[in-house]
Amino acid sequence: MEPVQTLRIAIQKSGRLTDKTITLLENIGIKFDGYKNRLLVKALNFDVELLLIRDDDIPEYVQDGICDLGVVGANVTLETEADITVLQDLGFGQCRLSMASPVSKNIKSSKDLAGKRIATSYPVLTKKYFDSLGLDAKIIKISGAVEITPRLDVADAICDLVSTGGTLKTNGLREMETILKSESQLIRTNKPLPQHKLDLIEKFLVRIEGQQLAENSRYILMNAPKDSLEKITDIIPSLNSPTVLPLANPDMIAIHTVIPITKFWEVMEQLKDAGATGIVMLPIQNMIN
Ligand code: PRT
Ligand code: ZN
Repeated sequence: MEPVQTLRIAIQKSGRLTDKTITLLENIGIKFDGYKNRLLVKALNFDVELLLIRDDDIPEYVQDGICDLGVVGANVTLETEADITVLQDLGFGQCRLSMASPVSKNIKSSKDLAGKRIATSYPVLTKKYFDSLGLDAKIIKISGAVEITPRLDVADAICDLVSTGGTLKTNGLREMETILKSESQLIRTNKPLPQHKLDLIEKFLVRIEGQQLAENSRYILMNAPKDSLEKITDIIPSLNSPTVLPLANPDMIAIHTVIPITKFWEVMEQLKDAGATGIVMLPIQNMIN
């Protein structure tokens, strides 16, 4: 019989994604006993281990089957053109890859950049973008501090990751076009996996879904006159029927339900108008539909 192999997950060793990735794994019930300054960390309660490496190496490690899963930004996976499958967007590490040019120059869009020098850490994605415009540009690969290259006259424009836009502004650059929107993703190898690994991955996906559902939902409780129940039920944007409980006052009831966070204020106001009082909202730790 084949020995049972441990499911190996590649995560960023030390950077913007590290803490959030560990939190995600802990939230889905995988426990670790310290991961700082370690390369390989075994989970305490699952047949899972983490390989902590630079984010740039994650897609290829997953492609080659050295790791079964990886957590990495879509920007990195697409730049490396790795042959992997994206299992799930993870809702953190959001950023965009954008073209930017010096405010002092008369470059309003990438169409003004034919034949010019573009500095970037993302030469593959940048080249694809210029190809899609039918333009030729000289793409210069820089591994860090891309934002200072126009000032050093190394480049005429840049293509770089942006989140708040503060770095561009500080460096006298104007964001022109976004060429990619990115967030961190759970990726899996396309190499065949044994059934016990597939079962574990399936289990984790259900848990991640539950976690994301919980994060995007709120539990709300309120009191209301008994005769307003129908009106209130119509307002609640939930597929599930609300919980209705009697109160000491026979004319009043308590109503409990779960709503999407995006509808919170709209629903609160309507509930109040329909006669609800003492509306309380609570975060949800986890939920499975
Ligand atoms: O050492 P290693 O190679 O693992 O790490 P790294 O230095 O390559 O990556 P790291 O930790 O900086 O980022 C990891 C991932 O976080 C990226 O691949 C993205 O998927 C994601 N991410 C999200 C970001 C940003 N937001 C971000 N703002 N990555 C980088 N930045 C940088 C950007 O390059 C620019 O220098 O932040 C600056 C811009 O930020 P704002 O807020 O000023 O616009
Ligand atoms: Zn990196």
